[in-house]
Amino acid sequence: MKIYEGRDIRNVGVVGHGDSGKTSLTAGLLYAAGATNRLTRVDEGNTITDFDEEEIQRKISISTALAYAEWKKAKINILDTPGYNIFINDTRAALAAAEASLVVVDAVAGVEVQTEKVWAFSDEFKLPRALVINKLDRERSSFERTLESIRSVFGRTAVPIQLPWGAEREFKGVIDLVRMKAYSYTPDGDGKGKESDIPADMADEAQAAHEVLVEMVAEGNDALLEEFFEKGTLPVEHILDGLKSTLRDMRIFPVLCASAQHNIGSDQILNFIVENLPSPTDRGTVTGTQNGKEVARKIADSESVSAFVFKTTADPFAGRITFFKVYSGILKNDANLQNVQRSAAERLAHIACAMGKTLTPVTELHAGDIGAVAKLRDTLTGDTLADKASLIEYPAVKLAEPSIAFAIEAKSRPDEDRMGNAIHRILEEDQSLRFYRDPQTKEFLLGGSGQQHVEIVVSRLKKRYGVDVALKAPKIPYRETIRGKADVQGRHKKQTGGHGQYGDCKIKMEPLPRGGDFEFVNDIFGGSIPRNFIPAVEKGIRDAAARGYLAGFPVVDFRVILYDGSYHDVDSNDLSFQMAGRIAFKKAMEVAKPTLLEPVMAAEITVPDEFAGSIMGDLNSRRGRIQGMDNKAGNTVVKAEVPMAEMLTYGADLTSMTQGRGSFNMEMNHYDIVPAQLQEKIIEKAKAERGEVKEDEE
Ligand SMILES: Nc1nc2c(ncn2[C@@H]2O[C@H](COP(=O)(O)OP(=O)(O)OP(=O)(O)O)[C@@H](O)[C@H]2O)c(=O)[nH]1
Ligand SMILES: [Mg+2]
Repeated sequence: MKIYEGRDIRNVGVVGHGDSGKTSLTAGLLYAAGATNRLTRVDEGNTITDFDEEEIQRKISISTALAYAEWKKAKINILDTPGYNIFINDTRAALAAAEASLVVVDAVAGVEVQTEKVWAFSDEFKLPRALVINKLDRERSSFERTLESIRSVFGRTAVPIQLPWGAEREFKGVIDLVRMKAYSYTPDGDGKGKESDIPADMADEAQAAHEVLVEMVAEGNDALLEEFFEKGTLPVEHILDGLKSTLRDMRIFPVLCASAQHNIGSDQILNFIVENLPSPTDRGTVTGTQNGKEVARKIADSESVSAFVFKTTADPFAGRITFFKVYSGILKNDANLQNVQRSAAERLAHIACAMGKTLTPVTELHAGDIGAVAKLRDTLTGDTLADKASLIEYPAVKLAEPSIAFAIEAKSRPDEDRMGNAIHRILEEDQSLRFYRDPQTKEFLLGGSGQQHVEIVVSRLKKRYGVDVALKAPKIPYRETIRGKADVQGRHKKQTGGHGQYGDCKIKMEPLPRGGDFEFVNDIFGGSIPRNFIPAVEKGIRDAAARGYLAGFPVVDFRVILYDGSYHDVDSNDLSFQMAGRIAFKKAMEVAKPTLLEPVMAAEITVPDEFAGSIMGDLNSRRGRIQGMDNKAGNTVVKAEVPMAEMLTYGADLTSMTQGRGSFNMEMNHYDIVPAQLQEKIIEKAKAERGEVKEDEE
């Protein structure tokens, strides 16, 4: 395979709301560039970037896939990312490897919840970006309405550089507002347009849009502005120069047009990517840490080699595949690099470029390029691989914690034996999952971003690893806290012949604000407890807090001040003081007005206007608090905060309330006190589930 230098590479994240057409657009671009020999389709399950069996079956992207194409001598690396809220973590992690994003917007729906999310991710990674209004062939699609929706959310700096030629079923091509030419396409063809003059009936509209664009790209550039006012327009080269620089400074967000389904507009999008989007070397430097100090490393071949791992997949046959971006230097096949975080040596045998699931070997990769390699031993997502002579560490992308957890149970003994191992492999590729054991119920819990997320893991366990597990009801991650203060003594004393046990502590306990977690203050003066036993008291309290007081949920948001105690020269030891800490904790909880906390979700529900009333009523009955309401193109968007416990089956309920026309999105927002009348029930239930584990102490 050909070798490309950084300046000839474009790393583009294709992002957008679920179903907006990212994978279809990727398929169109790949075909137009000759990287595939036909137009592949999500609905036929044959696209390059939705290759996973779960993706094919569900017709959605679950994790980011890579593909590349050559266009005008440049190599375009495409990151086709997922758009559904429960997989959006993966999108964020992948954008670490991009220099620019293409934000795909559905021309019927306009800007949606996840469109705003990916926009924010692009901000976070400082990615210049363009928008592609897709599905312009669809009935009830509208370029104008979608553009308005884009501008009302993202501002007037979103500016068309194309207009659609025709609409809905008659959508046949695009008008290029830079060169002032029209391009028409054969539907479902090779994605290459036929150039012609702008049709007469569109001339005025195109001219007006051209002027708006030219004015925007000249803004802030005195020489260009002057030229523009003098001549009333600008030569194409100058428009392009202005466009490039305003785009990179994020002063302008160009808007393009497409029908991915019918492969209309693809070659113009490829041209746009190569002509206007920045290359990795344009980006200049990347920040990392070296010996604890922040340093900027030049994205250049002349530097020593370093690469950042942004993705890992675990295939039961091919094994682990590590996807990385070369940040500096030239990475040669067979290189020996150091995993900086894990202080482990790795040999990168058979480096490759990924075309979906296919890895094409390559002899070297230059600074800025994206590659893949199989069978690294110790490397996981977020790690840095670097030349031993010049170690550098790049920051990992921290993902949101899971918002829901299910208990899972192996269906048979052999399944149980293999379950842990298989889940750990799956966890390697998806760092937004959590797998742990409830210390009291001994149940295995699997946490993810939503029910479907967890279900996919279950399905993968079966299909990939032949492990059969059942999902039990979701566990609401309740917590406990206190509302009052306490001042108590915890004393542990045992004298059963021989060596005794003795530990004694006095503590004060008080609430912290929400999110305050746990604070331990050592206020011992004069050695009433020897210094070396103080960590034991803290540990005793921490352990007890983790096991809960009311119903076995972790106790949070409180401070403990250890201010006095006593010890015994012979009988005192670590264990005795841990015990004393636990006893003190329990006594303190008794008086400190313990209470339950529940997770509250921030939900955004979109329904056709006629359902708005009944949706709000329903939210009220779910103890929801309406935060706001918005109108978007015949739809009402309701924002509300609702306890997670009331939303477990919301997906199905919403579908039946709206005949399938509503959609929603929610994420964990904060913890709040459970109303008193509900606490009792939750505590009863939790105790029953845990079989009231009694502890023997004192
Ligand atoms: N009519 C029409 N349908 C389209 C177009 N682009 C995509 N679709 C259809 O929309 C559906 C979703 O397309 P995808 O390409 O999977 O969308 P996506 O954005 O990749 O979806 P996720 O990855 O799951 O977020 C499929 O049924 C496509 O056939 C288009 O331009 N016009
Ligand atoms: Mg997709």
